[in-house]
Amino acid sequence: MKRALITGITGQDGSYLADLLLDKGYEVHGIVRRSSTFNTRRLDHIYRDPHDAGRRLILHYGDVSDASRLVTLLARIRPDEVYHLAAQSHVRVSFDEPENTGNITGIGTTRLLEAILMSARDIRYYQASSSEMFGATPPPQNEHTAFHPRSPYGAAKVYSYWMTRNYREAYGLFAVNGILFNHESPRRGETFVTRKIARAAARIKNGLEKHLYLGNIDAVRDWGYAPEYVEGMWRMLQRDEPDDYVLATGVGSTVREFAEHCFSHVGLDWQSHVRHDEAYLRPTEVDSLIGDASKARTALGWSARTSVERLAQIMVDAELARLGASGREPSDALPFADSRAHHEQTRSR
Ligand code: NDP
Ligand code: GDR
Repeated sequence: MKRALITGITGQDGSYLADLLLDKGYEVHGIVRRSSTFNTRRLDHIYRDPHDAGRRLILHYGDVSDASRLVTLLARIRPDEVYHLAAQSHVRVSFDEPENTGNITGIGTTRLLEAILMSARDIRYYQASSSEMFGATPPPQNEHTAFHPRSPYGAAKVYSYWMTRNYREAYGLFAVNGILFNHESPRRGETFVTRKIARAAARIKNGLEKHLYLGNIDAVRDWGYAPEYVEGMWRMLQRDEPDDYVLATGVGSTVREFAEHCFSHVGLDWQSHVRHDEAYLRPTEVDSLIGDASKARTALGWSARTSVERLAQIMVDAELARLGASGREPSDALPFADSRAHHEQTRSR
């Protein structure tokens, strides 16, 4: 049985990747941060009691800021494949917390790569690189496009990209960069724009809210469906040689168009509900990201299958289902949903 270790397993991609690898018969290990509230909600459907002898999902406390813990876990788990997804992944927040973003999203990668080298095992390594690395370089972007990051997050990802390449070239590690364009799903964090819009459309439809406040609605992104992208990650580690690949749909849409898709799906006019709030603007914006995934198509046989219109429908339908027949979510579903604390926490995102 193959053994995989996923950092960031509690996130959107980590949870879909765990689903995929369990389906493929892997034993899946995940690193989870200790938190005073449960942060494993996205794994509830696959979680099995530790006393269950047949379980193949095993969670370990750890943090990518803690090098000695990573060394211990690598030695104990002895994985065949490591998928490094853990990051401070929010671009707007990276302007508020540039040092922490560098420490987690950047240096965290080096800590993990060092732990892999110290384990002296033949491990295949996946690095969650990002289209944000291209930043100000105009589309279409592919594996040869110059990086020009526009945020502390983008800069930290460029550092991690080059550390991954360096460990491949210096030590012969099977290390790959997946340069993924935006991918979304009902499991997306609530402060990313697609989920924020889908959630608001459903709540406005049910009379729970009236308005949705957004920042730059002219930004163009290449939005795909997350479960398809984790399949691409796995395929990259099954090749004979390590290499770097872009995953994208090749279709760009504005935030405004995504809002139109979501609101029209529930029979509403987005313009009547969307308001501007400059708190959501970024000091430097990435205007347009549209990926060229032809290399992945040829080498991995991978291509995106879900259109942005369909993606918006999937996300809005999931929000409507969460609200349930009553049109109100169960009180324990989102502890902060209507509170001031939640508003404060998400105000600048
Ligand atoms: P999420 O924000 O949903 O998940 C991030 C994960 O990292 C969570 O499990 C989080 O834990 C964990 N994490 C954060 N800080 C630490 C830490 N200090 N130690 C250990 N774990 C930590 O991101 P996505 O799933 O969307 O993305 C996965 C990866 O892919 C990220 O690296 C992201 O930057 C990158 N990426 C994402 C794209 C996208 O469109 N989704 C596109 C390109 C790249 P917790 O749940 O406790 O917060
Ligand atoms: P992004 O995703 O920055 O592309 O990073 P996000 O959904 O946060 O923003 C997309 C675009 O929408 C604009 N925008 C808003 N964004 C948020 N979050 N909230 C708003 O209210 C809002 N209004 C407009 C943004 O300015 C931006 O142009 C995501 C993350 O998953 C990264 O980790 C990943 O690397 C990249 O995608 C690829």
